[in-house]
Amino acid sequence: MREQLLRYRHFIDNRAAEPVTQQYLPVLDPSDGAVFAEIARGDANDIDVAVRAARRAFDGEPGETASGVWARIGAVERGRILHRWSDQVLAHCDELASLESRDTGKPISQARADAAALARYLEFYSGAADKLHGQTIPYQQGYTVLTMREPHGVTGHIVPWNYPMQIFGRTVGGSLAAGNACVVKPAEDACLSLLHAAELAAEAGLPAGVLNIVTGLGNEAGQALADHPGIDHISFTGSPGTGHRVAASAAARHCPVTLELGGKSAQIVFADADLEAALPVLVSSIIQNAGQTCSAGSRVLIEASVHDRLMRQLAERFSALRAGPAAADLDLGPLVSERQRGRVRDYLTAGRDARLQIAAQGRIVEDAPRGGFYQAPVLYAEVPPENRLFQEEIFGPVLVAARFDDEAEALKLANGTAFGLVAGLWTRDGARQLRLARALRCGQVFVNNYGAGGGVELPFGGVGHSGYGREKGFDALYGFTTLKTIALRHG
Ligand code: TXE
Repeated sequence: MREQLLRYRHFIDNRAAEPVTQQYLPVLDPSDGAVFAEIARGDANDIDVAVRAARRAFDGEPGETASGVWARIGAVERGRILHRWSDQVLAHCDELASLESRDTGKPISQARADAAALARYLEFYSGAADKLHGQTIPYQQGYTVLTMREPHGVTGHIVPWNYPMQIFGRTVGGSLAAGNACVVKPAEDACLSLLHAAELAAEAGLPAGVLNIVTGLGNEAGQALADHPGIDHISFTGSPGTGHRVAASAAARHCPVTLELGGKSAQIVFADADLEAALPVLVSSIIQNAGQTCSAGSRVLIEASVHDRLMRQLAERFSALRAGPAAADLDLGPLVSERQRGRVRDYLTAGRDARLQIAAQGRIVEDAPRGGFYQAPVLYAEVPPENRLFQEEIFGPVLVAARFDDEAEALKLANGTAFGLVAGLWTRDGARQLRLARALRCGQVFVNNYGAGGGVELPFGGVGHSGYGREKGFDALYGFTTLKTIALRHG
C-alpha cells in the first residue's frame, strides 16, 4: 500500500503557511531513497511575507512608536519563554528524533542526541538572555558613558542539512535570547524537525512573528533571504562557495554576516599519547553522522614511531564498521542524498586515480535497501599533503592519514590547508600541548579529547575558508547584537 505523503508548509506568524506559488518539493528518505513527504517550495514572495511578520514582531505595528512585542517582553521573560521551549523539545524528543532520522538518514540514537542538544542550546541561551550586560566607561569629568548590547532587529538564518536541529538551536537560540526576531531557511534536504520545533515554540508562548521558517531551494528561498533589505544580520552554515555568495549579497547592503563553512580538521597523535584513549575518538569523530560533520576529525597525523601500530589498530576498527538504515542504529547511516554520495564518490575516484593506499574499508549491511544512499567508510594511509583528499572537505566517512617526524612537521601539516575550524592534539607533554594549541590556526583546539559537533557552551567558528564570527557559547551573543555607546554630559 502506498504511504500517504505528508505535506509540510512554511511556518510564519505561528501558523502553517501555504507557499505563494502553491508548489511543493519532494522529501526523500535517505535510507531507501523513497519519497515520503513534501515541503513548501518558497521563493522571494514567501521570504518577504516572513520578513514582514518578523519586522512586525520586532518593530511593532505601523504607527506604534515603541518597539515590537519581542523587545517589549523584556529579557527575563524572553529567557523564560526559551526555557519553556527547551522543556517542550525535551518532552517531544522522540518524535523530533524520528523525524530527523528519517529526513537525514542519521541513526536514531544520533538523532536523539541532536534533539537533546537542541533543548540544551535553548536552555543555555534562556539563561543567558538576562545576563547580556553593557558597561560603564570612565570618561571626562562631568560625563557618564555606558554601553548597551542591542539586538540587530530581524536576523536571517541559513541552516544546512547535516545537523538541522543542533544548528537551528545554536543560531536561533542565541539570536532570540539577544532580542532579535528570526527568519530561517532550512536546507531543502532536511527541514521537518525544524518545522515541528517551531510549533513547539509557539506552544511555549513565543509570540507570533518572532520565529518564522521558509522552506525551499537554496538558490530561490535562500538567495532571497540573503538579498532581502529587511534582514539586519545573516548567519550562514554551509559550503565556502555558497557562503561567499551569501556574504557578497549581504555586503551589497552592508548587512553583517557570520559564516561557518566547514573544515578539514586534523587530529595530531604524538608517540607519548594515550593511544588507547585516542583510538575510539579518532574513529568516532569521522564516522559520526557518516562524516557529514563540519568539525569532523577528517585527517589523522601520526608520529612516525607509533605510525604503523596506530594504523593497524585504526584499520581493524574501520574494517568492523557497518553502514545501514537509520532505524537499524548502526555505526553510520546513509549519506543525506544521492548528490552528497556522488560528491564523496568523486573523491574516492580521485583517490584511486592518484593510487592512494586504502588501509581499510567498512561495509554496508546486506539488508540495507538498494535505493538508499550508503557509503562504506574508507581509511587512506600515507596521503601526500598536496593531494585533494588531504586538502578538501569530503563530507563523508573518509579518513586520510599521514605521518610526521617532529612537532614542526606536524604543525605544518595541520595548518597546511585553506580551512581552520578545529584541531585535536594527543600528547602527554604539557608544554607541547600549550605550544601547539597556540600555534594551530583554527577556532577550537581539543587536547586529549575531541568534540566533533559538541559543546553548546564552547564558542565555535573558524578562520580562513572555515569562515568568521562565532556561534555557540556566550560569545555568540555579541555577534547577534550591536553595541551602542551612550555618553551623557551632566556636569
Ligand atoms: O551546501 P550549500 P551543500 C559543505 C560540505 C558539502 C558541501 C556542499 O563540504 O559537501 O558543503 O553541500 C543554502 N543563497 N557543507 O550543497 O550549498 C542551502 O539551501 C542562500 C558544510 O548542501 O552551502 C542550504 O540551506 N542560501 C556545512 C545551505 O545553503 C543558499 C554543512 C547549505 O547549502 C544558496 C553543509 C544561495 N544561493 C555543507 N544556495 C557545515 N559547515 O557544516 C544554497 N543555499
